Amino acid sequence: MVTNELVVDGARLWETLTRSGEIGPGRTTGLNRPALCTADGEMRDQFVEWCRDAGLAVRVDQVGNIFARREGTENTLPPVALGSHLDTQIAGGKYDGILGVLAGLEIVRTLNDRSISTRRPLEVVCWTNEEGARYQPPMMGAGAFAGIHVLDWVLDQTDDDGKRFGDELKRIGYAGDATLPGHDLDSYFELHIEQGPELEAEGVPVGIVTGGFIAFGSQVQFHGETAHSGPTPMDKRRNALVGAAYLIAAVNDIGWKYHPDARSTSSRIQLWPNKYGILPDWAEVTVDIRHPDRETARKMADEVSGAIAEAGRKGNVDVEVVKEWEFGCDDFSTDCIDLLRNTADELGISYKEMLSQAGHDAYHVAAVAPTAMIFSPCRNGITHNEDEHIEQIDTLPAVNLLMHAVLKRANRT
Ligand code: HGY
Ligand code: MN
Ligand code: MN
Repeated sequence: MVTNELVVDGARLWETLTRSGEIGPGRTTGLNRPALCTADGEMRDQFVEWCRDAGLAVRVDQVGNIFARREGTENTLPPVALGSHLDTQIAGGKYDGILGVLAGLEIVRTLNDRSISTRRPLEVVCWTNEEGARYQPPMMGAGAFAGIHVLDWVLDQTDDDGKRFGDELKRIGYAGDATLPGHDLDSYFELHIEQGPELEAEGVPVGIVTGGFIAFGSQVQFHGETAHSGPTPMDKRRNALVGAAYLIAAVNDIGWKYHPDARSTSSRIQLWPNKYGILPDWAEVTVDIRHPDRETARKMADEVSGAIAEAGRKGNVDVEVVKEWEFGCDDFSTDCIDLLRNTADELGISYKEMLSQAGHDAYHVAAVAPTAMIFSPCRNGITHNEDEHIEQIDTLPAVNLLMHAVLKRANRT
């Protein structure tokens, strides 16, 4: 029975979020907790301790995804999962991903307090490396769970210091043994801050996510020749940074060409030797393009391919695409979306249907289980920024909606 009588303990959820906000502090008010760093390990330990205190059985898979299981009355049925990620950008906020995982824990704590059992088991999930800040591509753990990434390929990815994913996973103690691709899920629900201004601006407490922008990402390398930045004549230069610069500008122009719905940027460059007086012979640039329409996103990606070749020519350097990925979602479950709509109506919670412009673990999970997402408001839409902020009063409606939707899904005949 869906009733506003059954609500989570907002103060306890905020205590949990506050504790998380102390693990891996950023430069100012946010967090610096990229995947598999020591702080990520500490946060995982804290989360696992909380889960065990709540009577959950904790299992970790081969890429470090954590599944904290609350038994139901019919445990042969696949679990209803709810969660998100605990890793952050290095100038990240305290709520992106984290709210979804800790709201899942709070829901379990509330059901425990009320001695409410469910037919199907529940699993609170923390996916590994959603952000892709240290190891690209993003949503790596959920991707491995869904069979999109092969285990050995994930374990062999290295960060800027050459540290292997698999070694770092072992170092923080989360190289689990639950095999991949992952186990059956009845369904998966992800609560996430909107990472946009709409809900707050319109005073609507809940977003029901009907799909996600289609994104194409890549890492592009330019190979030139070191030389003296003085005597070397212009026609003899093979400056990798120049090739990269042509691409970065072209990627930006493509975004403007498909403005206002397109998103297109290069947010990262690496360079060697990156010193005064010597032309760099190596550069690596990331490309990130997105659009709500799959066809248009594909068209933008094709134009980026042309721009990559052109940048090599104009920079007089060799160019190669060393890694490519894509994500986006047009297959969230209509059953689960309807469940969210009906439950919100029963609770008298107003909502807005919307697309997600950021990527989420739910995109990959949707490939293997009926999946849906809920958004909650964040201040001025600020995110991937240490000033990211949410208010308890604006957030609890989404958490309570998540709880009641998960209860109905877990108890359905
Ligand atoms: O790329 C994304 O949108 C997500 O933040 N990883
Ligand atoms: Mn996120
Ligand atoms: Mn993020």
